[in-house]
Amino acid sequence: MVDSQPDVSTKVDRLLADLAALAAVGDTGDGGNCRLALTDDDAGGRELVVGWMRDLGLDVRVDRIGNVVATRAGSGGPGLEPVMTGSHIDTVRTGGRYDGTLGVLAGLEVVRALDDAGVRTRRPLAVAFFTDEEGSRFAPDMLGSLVYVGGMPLEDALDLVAIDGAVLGAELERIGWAGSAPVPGPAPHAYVELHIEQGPVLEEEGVAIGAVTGVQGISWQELTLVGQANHAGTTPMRLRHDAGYVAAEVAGFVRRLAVSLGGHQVGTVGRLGLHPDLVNVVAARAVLTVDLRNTEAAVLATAEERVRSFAESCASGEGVTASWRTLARFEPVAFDPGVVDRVEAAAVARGLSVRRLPSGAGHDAQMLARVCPTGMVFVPSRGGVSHNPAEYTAPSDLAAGAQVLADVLVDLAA
Ligand code: HGY
Ligand code: MN
Ligand code: MN
Repeated sequence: MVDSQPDVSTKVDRLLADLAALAAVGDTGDGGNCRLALTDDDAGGRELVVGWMRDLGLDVRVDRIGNVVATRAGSGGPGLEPVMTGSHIDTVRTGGRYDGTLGVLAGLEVVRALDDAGVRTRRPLAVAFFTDEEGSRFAPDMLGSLVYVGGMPLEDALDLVAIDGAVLGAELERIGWAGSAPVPGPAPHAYVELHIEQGPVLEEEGVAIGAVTGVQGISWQELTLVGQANHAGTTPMRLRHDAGYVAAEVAGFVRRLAVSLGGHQVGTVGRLGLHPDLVNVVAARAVLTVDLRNTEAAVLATAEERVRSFAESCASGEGVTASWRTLARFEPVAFDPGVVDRVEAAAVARGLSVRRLPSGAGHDAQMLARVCPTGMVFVPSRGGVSHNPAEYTAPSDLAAGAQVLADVLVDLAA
């Protein structure tokens, strides 16, 4: 930390209390959370967090896609872009209590720490949460921050259809979170996001802080296979057009391909639905999703091509048609070297072990990186588990992450 900087000390007990209070909204009863984007539970989380923002005297703006930016004034007069931090408070269906929420609530803790220290940073400090970061109800992921940075027109975002058939714009209106602030939003001076690693690296190496170098490429494809419903008992194998069989072959291929490519390559078939989904009917239709990711853009493109050609040759051999829909496609993103350096230096200054690593998960930071110098701070995930109610990060690790975040934000806002 730069010596001339005031010592702004975050307090982990307040952060833990906020995390627990937010975890009570959309509580799944097993230690986890379900606040799928733009559901009533998401709305409940929004109400709670915006209430805390207002209690802290922040200027709260809600934009037309429902992103919330709460700003603490700086001393440097009008026209100075804020330093921004934040993340998301929507969750997957089997969410834990730290994914996303840590970044937003640690931002509020930095505000409290500044108030405690009587410090007014030169630049304003903004704490944001972005709509539908998870993308699991309405694809793509990082939807709100993508619209915020001008990566998707508002109208296209409002027309998105959820896996349950809801239309994004209508849901936003229904829950009362269609704001008036325009999108794209104003580019911050810099953006730094605190997030759990959600993977095993920091814990396996006994490292406290991750200075995140960037985010790997993400490819989400939806594959629809159409065969022919038929009687499971009377239809000879040679006469079948079994969409369920092709779906299962594709799922197996995705797994084998990811393992064979090695490196950071991962592949997941997370959704798989059959129709008519009955024990004694050959599946007429299968709809599945293929999530492929890699830090290497070229290898990711190869993986996509290999999956597509396998699926199509398997489908045609079975007399099944295959059609694709892209749900999300983001190239790998490199964070700003200066911000990565600041994260690393802040950890060292606090006597914390730190290492650089890419993010396996997508984050709002990868969108803000399009418009301003951006970086992330990671803290360890126990067992590398996330998107699971057992998601856990120890209070000492949360405290370290929040303090490093505070130091970097104060440094950037000076
Ligand atoms: O899918 C992701 O990486 C993030 O959780 N949205
Ligand atoms: Mn997240
Ligand atoms: Mn997530």
